[in-house]
Amino acid sequence: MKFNLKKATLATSLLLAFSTSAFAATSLTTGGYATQLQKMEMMKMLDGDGNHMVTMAEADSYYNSIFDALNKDGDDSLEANEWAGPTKNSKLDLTTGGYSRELRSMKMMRLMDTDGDKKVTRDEFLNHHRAVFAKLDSSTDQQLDAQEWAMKGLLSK
Ligand SMILES: [Ca+2]
Ligand SMILES: [Ca+2]
Ligand SMILES: [Ca+2]
Repeated sequence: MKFNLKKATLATSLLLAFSTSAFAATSLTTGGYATQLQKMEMMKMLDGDGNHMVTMAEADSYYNSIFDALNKDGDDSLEANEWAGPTKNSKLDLTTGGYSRELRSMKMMRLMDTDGDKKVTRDEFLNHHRAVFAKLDSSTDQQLDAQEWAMKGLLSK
């Protein structure tokens, strides 16, 4: 009983999260973000075991590391100063320069800040990347091959 209730609440909040972002913007990402993410160089960075497929688990683990790298004060969310970094050019070691720049735009921060409190929690961060993953996963087998990875027009229409 308790379990079902929890599940129902989760489903509702997920639904709300998705409809809210669909309302606020028609896309999950900016055009620049999609372009940088969908480069093969970035796919390789997410492909932890190097088998030319990116699983949801690999993506989660990658984005957990990015979150930790950005979260300088070690609390449970990213604030605007952490998001943007000390300078425009400070690049994250885990990403390409182009991706780092696009990810750290305030527009991307707003797209991930589902509840609009000007902070991005780990859940908001991971859920956004899971939604991006799901959009690219045309075959819905929970992993992305190179063709799915590079498919244009799915993220920022
Ligand atoms: Ca892999
Ligand atoms: Ca923080
Ligand atoms: Ca938030």
